[in-house]
Amino acid sequence: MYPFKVKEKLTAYQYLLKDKLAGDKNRELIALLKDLKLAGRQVSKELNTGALAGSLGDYTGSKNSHGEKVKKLDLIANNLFIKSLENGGNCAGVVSEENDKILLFNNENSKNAKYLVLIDPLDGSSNIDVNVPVGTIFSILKRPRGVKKLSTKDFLQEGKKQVAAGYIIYGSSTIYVLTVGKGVDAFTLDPFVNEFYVSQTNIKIPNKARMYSVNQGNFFEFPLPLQEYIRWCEQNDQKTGRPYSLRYVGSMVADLHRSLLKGGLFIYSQSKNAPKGKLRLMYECNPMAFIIEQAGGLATNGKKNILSIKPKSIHQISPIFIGSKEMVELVTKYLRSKLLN
Ligand code: AHM
Repeated sequence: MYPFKVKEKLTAYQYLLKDKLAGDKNRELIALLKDLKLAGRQVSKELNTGALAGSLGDYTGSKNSHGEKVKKLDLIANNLFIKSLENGGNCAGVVSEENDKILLFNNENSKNAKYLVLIDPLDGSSNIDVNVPVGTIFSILKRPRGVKKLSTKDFLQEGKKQVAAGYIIYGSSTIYVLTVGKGVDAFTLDPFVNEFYVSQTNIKIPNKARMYSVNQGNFFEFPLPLQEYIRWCEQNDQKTGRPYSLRYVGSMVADLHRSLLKGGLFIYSQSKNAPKGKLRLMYECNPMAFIIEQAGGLATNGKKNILSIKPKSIHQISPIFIGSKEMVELVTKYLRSKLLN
């Protein structure tokens, strides 16, 4: 039995036009979402044929803006998204994990476009070579009013200013999950006709759950209050259904997709080895926080809400605790009570 309630067989485009983004003023945003979807479809194809097309493995000698090894598919995905955004003419500029600086488009349409895109073209890419789900994460911001010549500071907007955010998970099927600030919807790629169709509308994350997701190998590197919280998750207690189950794929998109549908807590904390965490605020934490909050969940950095952090740089990193509301509230309580003192 198909687990999702499919209302009608609508394409993502038809659904947005008819429902979430009805009205003429949204045409440009719908078109921009279509540009992202087009590139996502191509990336999905590249991933499916990875080994045969020779696109697996490292891109020799190259490192990204965080000094991490770049995979060939990181670059392929980056090029596909940037090309699609540039050709579409609905986006004025891009911040990508794979580029140190902002990219501004100069063609006639893009120059005056209303939107900015921040993107991790291929998240979890260390998992590509072993056929584990990876994903694209994106955030859409409005170009600040009256700004003709864009610069880096125009991209440094708080997460709560996002007009849309989404991810595309390339897993056993390719699913495009999107919020435009009116709940969360999912569209599944039908590979036979190469089109995304509505597969789930108004997704709600369970308020509490029995699953947590963390790189347990870093346990002794974590702040003590987090170690205490994890010990609490592991303890036996019938009333709260503990011990909880630990699930960690190592692709944020995969771990959060599961948490969105089944409930759970995803943790990427600060640690002795990574004092500020690892995940990127503007194109990983912010879009995921927007999606999860729109589904009824919560996201903090252990002290404050992710969406209210004022970014200082485009590639800024942040700790993140995200998922089912009650679980995030509890872990944040542990952290706040001790970390702030
Ligand atoms: P990547 O895109 O270089 O693989 O890094 C991002 C990923 C996230 O998807 C995932 O949650 C995290 O890094 C895993 O990091 P770690 O291996 O330290 O647990």
